[in-house]
Amino acid sequence: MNNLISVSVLGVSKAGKTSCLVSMLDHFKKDFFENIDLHFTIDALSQRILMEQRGKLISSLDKGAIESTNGIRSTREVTKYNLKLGQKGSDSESLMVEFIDYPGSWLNNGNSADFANVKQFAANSQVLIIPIDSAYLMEMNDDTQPDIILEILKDVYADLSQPRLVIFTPIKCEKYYGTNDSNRNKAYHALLLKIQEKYENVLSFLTDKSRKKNISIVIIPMQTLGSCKLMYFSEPEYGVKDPVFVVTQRGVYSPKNTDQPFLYLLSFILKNQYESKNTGFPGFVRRLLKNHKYLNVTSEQLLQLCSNTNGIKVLQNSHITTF
Ligand SMILES: Nc1nc2c(ncn2[C@@H]2O[C@H](COP(=O)(O)OP(=O)(O)OP(=O)(O)O)[C@@H](O)[C@H]2O)c(=O)[nH]1
Ligand SMILES: [Mg+2]
Repeated sequence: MNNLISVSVLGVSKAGKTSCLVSMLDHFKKDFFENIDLHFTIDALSQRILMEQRGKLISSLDKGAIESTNGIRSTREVTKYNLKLGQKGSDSESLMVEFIDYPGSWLNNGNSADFANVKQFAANSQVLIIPIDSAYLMEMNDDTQPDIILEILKDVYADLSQPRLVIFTPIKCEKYYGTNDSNRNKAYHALLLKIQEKYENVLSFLTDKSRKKNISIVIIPMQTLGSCKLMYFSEPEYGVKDPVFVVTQRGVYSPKNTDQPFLYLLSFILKNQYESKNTGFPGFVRRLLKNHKYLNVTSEQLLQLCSNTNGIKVLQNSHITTF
């Protein structure tokens, strides 16, 4: 049985794909599943790359300002982080989950083979994580990411028959999200409105009644670093403007919400796996034997840890989710 499940990112260069994945996977520590009936292993190569990238991410807080030229570098090749999940104390089948990262330039460099690769990743992934550069979205008027994403989704989700989870993660959002004061709440509300406006066509496509039953959608704002604040946009001679952030607390790594995409997507994957193993006659037998029950139980346990506050918005539940 093929138990390989793919999760991939989808976004243009510098949207924050790598930062998003790395800060999320950083939660794969020993005590993460302490009270949950799941064990995990991460392969040695994935662990090494993850640690390297984590170091680079955090190093961007060493200086007074964060520009896209420090910290994490643009991804140059496909990078996969492989995890194995299973029931604690059991040697029954495990699930392999691969998290796929790739250069965001593949979305708009004009190379058809690169673009086809991106579509292939999106088509094969049960979960798509779409980082949104909040600073760019809010302060600039020429964000092309929504149109590119729509083009891809229209193709790969045209005849969708399997459940999918799409997570929008507004990042670089310190100016609009993060504390509880009422000005910040207003700013976050404005960011959500802007996402609805700019991603209107994407959201209408995903919530169309022909796809509704198969697609779950969640918005999860994330600060992959914390301790910084939007200052201005750089003025390069060529290329797009880049946000520059002032570091408010040097060396203080204080990410926010970075565990949440992970909790949502694992809960979804386990539920999906449970449902697909319980259909038809083989499923009936499995139910009698109580095989795979842990998939459902752990999915529910993870769901308890999913926050629906902290700016998180569930926009749509598919037939397998009850976020
Ligand atoms: N202010 C702020 N900056 C962030 C945050 N997360 C990432 N960044 C910055 O965003 C820039 C781009 O992040 P990446 O993760 O490299 O973006 P990417 O989408 O992987 O880019 P490619 O690999 O070129 O496709 C980096 O300079 C990061 O330091 C955040 O939460 N806040
Ligand atoms: Mg990258």
